[in-house]
Amino acid sequence: MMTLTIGVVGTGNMGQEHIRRLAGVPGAEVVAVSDVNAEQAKQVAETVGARAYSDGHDLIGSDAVQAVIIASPGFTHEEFTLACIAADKPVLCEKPLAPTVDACLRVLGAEAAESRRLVQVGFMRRYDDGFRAMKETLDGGQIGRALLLHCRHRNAVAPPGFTSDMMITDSVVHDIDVTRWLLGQEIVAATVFKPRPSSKASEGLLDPQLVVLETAEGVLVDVESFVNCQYGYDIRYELVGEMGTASLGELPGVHVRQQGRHYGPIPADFRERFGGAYQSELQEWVTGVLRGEVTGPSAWDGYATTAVAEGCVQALTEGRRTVVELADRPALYA
Ligand code: ISE
Repeated sequence: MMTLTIGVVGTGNMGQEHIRRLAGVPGAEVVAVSDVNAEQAKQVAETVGARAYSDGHDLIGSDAVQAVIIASPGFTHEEFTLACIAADKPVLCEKPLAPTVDACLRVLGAEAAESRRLVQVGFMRRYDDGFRAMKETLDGGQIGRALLLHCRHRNAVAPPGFTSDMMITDSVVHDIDVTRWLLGQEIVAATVFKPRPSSKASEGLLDPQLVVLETAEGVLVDVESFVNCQYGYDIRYELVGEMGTASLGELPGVHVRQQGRHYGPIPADFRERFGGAYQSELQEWVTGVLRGEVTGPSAWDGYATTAVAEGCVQALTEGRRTVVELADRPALYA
């Protein structure tokens, strides 16, 4: 089997998890890791016999590295993705592609100039069996045209320093991407409603939030983002069509009825809930790159999601409906 030599930029939690998962991906070999925390990079490198760098640009420039995974903080994604494009190396960039629309447009421009796809963005829900089955159901016509999509995106406890804006830019971005992918439509407007905050939320954190998205063909999507729900990591979707519904997440895992009680598991966090999706995402990315193809979520998807997220943050801040207007879609992403 052919081998793809991979460099991983960022050896924090996500980087380490990707490295662990790549050990189970046939054809993948991690040959280099980088982090500004040089000691951490060295320790992680030793676990897989890879070379350690303190600068991601040196890793990207290494002839030993054929493809790159970016798992460093979001504000570094633009520079490292641009460096991969300049080096003509396929890159899987963790979400977001970049935190701002302007930065995303710079990446789009660089990739479009190459006239071939090199960039994939880490929207792993598209690789989840449940979400894929929901899309197959809709595309198969069993429930007719979509009318409404109800999304529940709940985390047990928010990490320290989590802000009201991050509830959108770090969490709801996944629901934005799923909406675009599932419905095959762009999002054209956003409104954010703010119920009274939970007493479990940190001071000043507007948690929960209810985000209402409008699609180009008139579907309404409501996303409840609740990052301090206390009881677990709970992702539930109900797609409402003209002739039926499709839902996921209501009863994850095995449920037990015993002695007058009914109980079942709730995942602790997104790593547990989407472990299989991350594995499939990596496997399909490696297989595709070895075939000379990058077929997952594109830089356009990354740009459009960041643009919608910016619109949601504006709606949150200004307390009113915000129209989202996208740039013209380059032919590369048709
Ligand atoms: C986290 O960063 C993720 O990407 C998870 O998928 C999401 O569910 C969570 O809310 C984010 O904080």
